[in-house]
Amino acid sequence: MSEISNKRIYSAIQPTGMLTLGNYLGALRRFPALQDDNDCLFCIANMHSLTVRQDPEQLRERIYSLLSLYLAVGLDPEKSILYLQSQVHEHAELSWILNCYTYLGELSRMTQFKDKSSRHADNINAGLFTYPVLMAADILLYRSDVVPIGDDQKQHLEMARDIAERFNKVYGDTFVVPQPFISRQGARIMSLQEPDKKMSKSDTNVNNFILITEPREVIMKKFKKAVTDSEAEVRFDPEHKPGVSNLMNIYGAVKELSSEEVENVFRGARYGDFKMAVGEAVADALEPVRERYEALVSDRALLDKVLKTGSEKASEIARGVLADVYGKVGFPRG
Ligand code: ATP
Ligand code: LTN
Repeated sequence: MSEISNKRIYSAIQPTGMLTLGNYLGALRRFPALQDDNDCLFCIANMHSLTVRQDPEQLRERIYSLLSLYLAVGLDPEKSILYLQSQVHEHAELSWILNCYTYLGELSRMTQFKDKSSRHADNINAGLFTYPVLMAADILLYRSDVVPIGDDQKQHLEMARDIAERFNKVYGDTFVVPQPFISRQGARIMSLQEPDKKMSKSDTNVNNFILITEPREVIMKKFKKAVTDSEAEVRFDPEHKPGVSNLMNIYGAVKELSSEEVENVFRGARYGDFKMAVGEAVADALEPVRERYEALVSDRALLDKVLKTGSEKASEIARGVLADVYGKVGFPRG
């Protein structure tokens, strides 16, 4: 039995680049265990991706690549609905309605908006600002109970809850108020070179992240270069030892050990050996995923079929919920 049962589970990932170890430990790795005892939808959030400029050909490829990763970690299209956001038009429609129940003040408090608008100062578009409303629409459109996400998405999830409650208060019970599902370990993997910021797939310095599909040699090289500190003690102290603590967190998440247990494993170890052990553990965990990914990614016929069936199943649910919302706000239903 998984930790959760008999719930509708919903999550999404943007196809903005090859996924990192952060995406894997914070989100992707946790999805498959949920699909046996729950009703799961896993979406490829390509509409969200347009908030930052994308090359069209590359975006198309990245959609296939993300779907292949969903399958490579063990998501089964017979058990879970795997689909592409833009193929279910109800997302855009509900998003518009929810925009009218969201305040500028709450949107401007979102740390991801502040962060992304400072990184993309030449393109602070309205989509980047209203991004959390589209995310709320994704979740609420399926009356989702539980949303597995990394720590950085907690604020957006809280906004989705607020929007749902606000709407329900005006129109009566319409949406399920969703719960976040954030793991204790691995929910916030930091950059290997700058451990005060999160590991992100859109980072320009490739030594900051580990990609899920990177070969062992590259993974080992990046861990070898990872920033530690001038002490010589493997001790968990995120404030004073962010580099070492991040590596401990990665090791603990991969091996399912607490930070105290990780401290015990590496008591008296030299930093060089510690970093190599973390690298090996990560490479061992990612290798089977990479092998399955490589076998899947060029099978376009299979991938297109999975998307087609997924979108049909998702649309069926979305259609019913949107009709209900239309009825509530005073629009004809169909
Ligand atoms: P981008 O860099 O393009 O903004 P991202 O790497 O932050 O993207 P998303 O597609 O936005 O990735 O996130 C997918 C999932 O991975 C989300 O649930 C998010 O919380 C989780 N996630 C992203 N980065 C990390 C991280 N460093 N540690 C743990 N979880 C993470
Ligand atoms: N904003 C999320 C991706 C995302 C999402 C969602 C996650 C879009 N829609 C719905 C959970 C539920 C991110 O990870 N940046």
